[in-house]
Amino acid sequence: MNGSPGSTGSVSSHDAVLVGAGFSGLYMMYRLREELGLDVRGFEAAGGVGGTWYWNRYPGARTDSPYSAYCFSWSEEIAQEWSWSERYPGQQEVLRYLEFVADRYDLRRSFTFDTRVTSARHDEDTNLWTVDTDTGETVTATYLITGVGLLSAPNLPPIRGLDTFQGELVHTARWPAAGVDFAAKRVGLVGTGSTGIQILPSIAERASSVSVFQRTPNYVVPTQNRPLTDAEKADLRARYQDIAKQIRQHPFAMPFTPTGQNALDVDEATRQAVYEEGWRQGGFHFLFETFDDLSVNEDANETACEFIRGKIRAAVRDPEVAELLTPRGYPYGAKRPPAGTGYYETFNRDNVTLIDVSDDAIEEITPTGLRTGTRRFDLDVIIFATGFDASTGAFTRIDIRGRGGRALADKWRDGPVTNLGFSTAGFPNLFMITGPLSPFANIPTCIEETVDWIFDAISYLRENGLTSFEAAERGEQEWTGHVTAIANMITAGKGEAVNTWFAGANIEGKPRAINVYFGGANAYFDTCRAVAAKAYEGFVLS
Ligand code: NA7
Repeated sequence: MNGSPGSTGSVSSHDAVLVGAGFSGLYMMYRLREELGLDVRGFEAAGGVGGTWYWNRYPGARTDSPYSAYCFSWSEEIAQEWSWSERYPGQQEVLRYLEFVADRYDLRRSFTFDTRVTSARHDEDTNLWTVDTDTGETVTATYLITGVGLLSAPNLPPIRGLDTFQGELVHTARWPAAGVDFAAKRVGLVGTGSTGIQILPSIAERASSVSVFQRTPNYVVPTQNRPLTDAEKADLRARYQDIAKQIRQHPFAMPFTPTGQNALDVDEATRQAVYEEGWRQGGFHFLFETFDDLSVNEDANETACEFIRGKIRAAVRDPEVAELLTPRGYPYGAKRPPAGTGYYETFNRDNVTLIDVSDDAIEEITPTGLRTGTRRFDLDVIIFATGFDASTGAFTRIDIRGRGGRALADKWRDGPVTNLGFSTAGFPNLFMITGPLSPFANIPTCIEETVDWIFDAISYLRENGLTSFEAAERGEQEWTGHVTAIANMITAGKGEAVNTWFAGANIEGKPRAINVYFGGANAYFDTCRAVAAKAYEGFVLS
């Protein structure tokens, strides 16, 4: 699949190096190569395109964004030739979609697969990036562009004895392509975030037993996934551009319209009826198409929490298990809101046991299972659904060095600092697609918008005979300060106490600092356009 020669020891020179062949890398490659005619060298650690959807092959993996939002809108051909089958496309279907896009525009030939970028350093004299890979190849390029994903660096908690386990131990984001055989196996599932919630029902159907190790209960809304009708498919083909416009006006880049009503402004009966309808619609409808104050008013938010708690009590037969599954003491949305299919009901099965490790942590993985502070469990398979070193993790795992040899990891040691997520001062011509401090919102839309912005910026440089682009220190300080101030005002910023990756709080030793922007994707897109229109105010071009 390697389109470009990757001979060890050679140093080839390119206009741009592009890291990653997921949604970001594919679209960026298309634009720079086809529209600007640049020589772009792509590197991808995986064996094929797909990014997140290449790696996260665990059973039950699917989008939480609806099909009409979880796709590209830049190509008439793609919109007309592709058809989704379900309301929330599953991993295999999203991977097929990205393979289809890659084939449709012959993008694979510009990527070298099975090759991880290990380091990149900027040389001020030549104004070039030198990029090293784990296959021993070194290349140089004017622009270094990252499409490395917000949630791509897996987090395996540093529990003692991980390498002593004699059964199968697997992280959901490194799921083996051949699958995992659960038949007649005793399975331990660590983690009850979006991933644990998606995977549990399918394991429970196949394994002899599943022990679910829960540290923090989550607010889980049903996806209400179902096959799409022919009319829905035809409607997307006909209206994809209008839908894309609508999505860009929504704070979370979703195909929804704010309802204009607040939870605290209506009576109890109306509130319950609205929540019932949100529940019936499922997924993000519950958060975004019920009441507009859930994200900004904790009292309003608590009414939604109480509704979900009632649903848990109704779904789970054993009251003690229901109580353990019930989240308390933090707002809905302070952790990334998950969606599930039959999640709570799965705890009614005889072969599923919930183990509360909130006060009795997993202390050791043993050759035959695991041990908490007080109990031992014999297991054949241990699944870590323990999430990601989000946002900055994919950057700091590469040794990126900017002006004066300064390491990016060092610059971000107290948390990421960027202007609009695109660029950080001291790292000229490093462009980040949906980089740290860009919005938390429907990702394909954010990717399209940020790829277009980077494309325009590079075009601008070339049209104006400019050779260098980076965030101004003042620009990045203002943006980083604004992102932090917004996070402190809303419920999603109240998650540090519950280990949310939004704040870097899920990783031991990681600086507690906000990673994503919550001021609205729509507002962010407007700001990006305004900055570009003002000749990239807040950035230094030379
Ligand atoms: P998340 O949302 O970060 O969830 C990770 C889960 O793993 C969460 O329940 C954690 O508990 C749990 N965890 C982490 N470390 C441990 C240890 N040491 N012991 C027990 N439990 C642990 O990751 P996901 O993969 O589910 O979702 C990531 C994103 O992917 C999601 O936001 C979507 O955007 C898609 P905790 O809650 O920290 O107590």
